[in-house]
Amino acid sequence: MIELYHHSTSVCAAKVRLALAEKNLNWKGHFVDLLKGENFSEAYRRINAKAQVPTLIYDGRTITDSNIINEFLEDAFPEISLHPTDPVDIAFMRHWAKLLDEELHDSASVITYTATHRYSLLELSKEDLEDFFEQTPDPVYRARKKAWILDGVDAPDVLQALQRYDRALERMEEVLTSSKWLAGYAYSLADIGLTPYINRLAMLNFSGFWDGRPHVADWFERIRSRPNFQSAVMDHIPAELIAQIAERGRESWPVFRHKLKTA
Ligand SMILES: N[C@@H](CCC(=O)N[C@@H](CS)C(=O)NCC(=O)O)C(=O)O
Repeated sequence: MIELYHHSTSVCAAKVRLALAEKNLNWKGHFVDLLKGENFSEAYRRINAKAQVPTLIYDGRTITDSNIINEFLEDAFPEISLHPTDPVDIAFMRHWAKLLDEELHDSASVITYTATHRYSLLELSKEDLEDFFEQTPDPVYRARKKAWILDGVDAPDVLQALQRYDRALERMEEVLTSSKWLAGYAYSLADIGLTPYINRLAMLNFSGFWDGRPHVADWFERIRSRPNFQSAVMDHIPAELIAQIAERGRESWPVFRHKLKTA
């Protein structure tokens, strides 16, 4: 039996839900509300020491980290394969996973907090906001999060996050100019991995990132029209949250774009 601890807007949880859906696997979900700090409970930390989602439990054994979870799903359930067959394409697929782990995931957090989540958190009382900060176990991450929420677009790592996204999209455009999918001729874990990160930009109305990048725009349209995109990614996000992200993102985009263009 597969159990998944996940959250509605979490990009890494969406990546795993998408792989489960593409592989046609049944799973039992446990919703962990990150915006209420449920990931910091003692019970949850016992299965995920970093207090993050997603966590997958397979026959009682715990697997964390979305890219590792998706590789596990491929190994355990290869019948519907999401791996390319060519070894070079497999290497390219792993490079995309590395880019997500090393750069894009962090950039998505920076952009999401500074463009939208901060406004909900700033509505908390001073004490509750302080409690929210204190719950983040890692002191460096805690200080960064604090700056995202208090300083927004002026937080020190916003520019780097925008530039990393911009470079990733440039790389996607290059690859997609000569290849239908990100790691070869077939849809793979590489496309699944990038989907929630590009969708985050789309949800924020930051699609100006792919102006002049027609192959990325086309890729995203093909991604969006796959039946599992709606059920595994969007249907988990409450309509009010989608509307809130869209509205705050629309307001933020001119400032973020200016920061990127004038750097
Ligand atoms: N390397 C992990 C990263 C997990 C992660 O950062 N999850 C975020 C949501 S996308 C989270 O749970 N954040 C909680 C927090 O930062 O307090 C993975 O790929 O699963």
